[in-house]
Amino acid sequence: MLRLIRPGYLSVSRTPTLYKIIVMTTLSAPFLLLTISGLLIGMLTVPGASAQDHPDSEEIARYEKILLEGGHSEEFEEARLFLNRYYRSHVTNNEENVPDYKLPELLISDDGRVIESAEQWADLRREEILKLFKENVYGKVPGFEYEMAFIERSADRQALGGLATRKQVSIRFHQNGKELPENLTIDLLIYLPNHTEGPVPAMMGLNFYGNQTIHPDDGIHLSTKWMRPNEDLGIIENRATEKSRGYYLDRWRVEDVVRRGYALVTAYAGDIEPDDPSRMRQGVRYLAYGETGEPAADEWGTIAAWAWGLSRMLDYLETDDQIDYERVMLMGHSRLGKAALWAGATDERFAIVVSNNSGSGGAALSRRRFGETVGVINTSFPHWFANNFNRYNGREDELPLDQHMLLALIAPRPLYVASAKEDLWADPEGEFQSILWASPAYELHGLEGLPVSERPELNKPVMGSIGYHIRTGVHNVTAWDIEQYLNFADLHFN
Ligand code: GTR
Repeated sequence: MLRLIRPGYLSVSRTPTLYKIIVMTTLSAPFLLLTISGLLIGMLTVPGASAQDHPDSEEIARYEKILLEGGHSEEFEEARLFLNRYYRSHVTNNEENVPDYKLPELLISDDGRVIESAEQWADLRREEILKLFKENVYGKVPGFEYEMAFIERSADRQALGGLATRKQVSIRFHQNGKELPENLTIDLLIYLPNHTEGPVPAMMGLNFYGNQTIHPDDGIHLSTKWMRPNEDLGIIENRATEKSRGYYLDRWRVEDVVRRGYALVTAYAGDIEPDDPSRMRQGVRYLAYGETGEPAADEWGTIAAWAWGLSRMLDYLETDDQIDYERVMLMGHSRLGKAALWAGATDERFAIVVSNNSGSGGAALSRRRFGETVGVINTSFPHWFANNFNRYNGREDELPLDQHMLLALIAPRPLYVASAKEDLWADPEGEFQSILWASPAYELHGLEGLPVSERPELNKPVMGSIGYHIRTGVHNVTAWDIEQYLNFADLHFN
């Protein structure tokens, strides 16, 4: 059942067995899809692309092979930069350039069985899909021993003018009884509402530049960890300065969250692992690889490391009797939205998962190749995914999965996906198509899933077991976004 919703688009029936589709292109633009054997790819002829942007397939194959070998050699760096330029020159923001594609079946098992019940989903299909994502996209967490210590650093019952209690708790890691370097510490910042009795539900998420960025409250410890440079924010020589306090006030809306009866829990993502290809050993992957080991091609990248760290934060919450760890809404923006989705997929203790503008490698379908593609993301951020994900650079159709299957791993727990109209890099339409195709996993559980079959109007949230909105504006988290997530949490937690 295909329905035309606007020129160049088809909306698709959500009947679980009808997964055929997909999109039609009007083919008026200079659009050409070449299937080239070997390592090459569907190439879009983009106006303005130069001859250099079409290197021959042998050259690409040679560079791709180097990428797959991984490591930190100069050769690797040369291959990465070459391919990054190549894949970037083929990025499109034009719906007409979206190729035909066919999504892998969500509800058919590897051996061809149709999945018809929640039991079959839990016992069979969910595990298969999880394995596919571990091996091909985010990477497996290898086995290693570790112990944790939770240390309360401070507690102030009169924070935010008496509205909240501010607690700061450090998670310290030990291995074989030995305390590890100071940088292996996750510093949690927690605000608890003072007007309600605990245990309270919580909104939890990682932040980009330290806990001090979420509120000007000068009781928040200023992060001393390595950070990506950002002068506007006051990150100077890779360290946070006082200027960064409260910079992201509007992304977190601490007072709003607390007033509505939720705790807010956050930590700097770089406490778990710095967002930098050369700094794996300053983060939790050190626990697995020590001073010299390297991840295998199917082992975790930084996104999976962040997700692992989120689970450790939840381990702490299990011990905090002021917070109801069974009512934690995990929220992540952008790269940290990808991490939130993967954490929600791998750890079913997260009760609600919210993806804010997570885009490529997050909520958006890879096969649409709209905005940031697999080739672009892998060559821009070589540390984010398992090295195996490089196999699909420019070859999205060969992926044994697509991101709707990641979203389905959250089922039957409530999931909210949010896009922004101008955030084309994250492919808003691809995010919507993705939840549409994830919805059958919810319906299998007797739930409504996504309550609409067509993309709702701008700034008009819809909320079933899956929530969705596309708002006006750019790539960001706004006060309005947070308000919708809290409404969604109220709906499911109360
Ligand atoms: C971009 C990246 C996106 C998204 C974004 C962000 O540079 O291409 O995938 O993660 O950063 O995290 O803000």
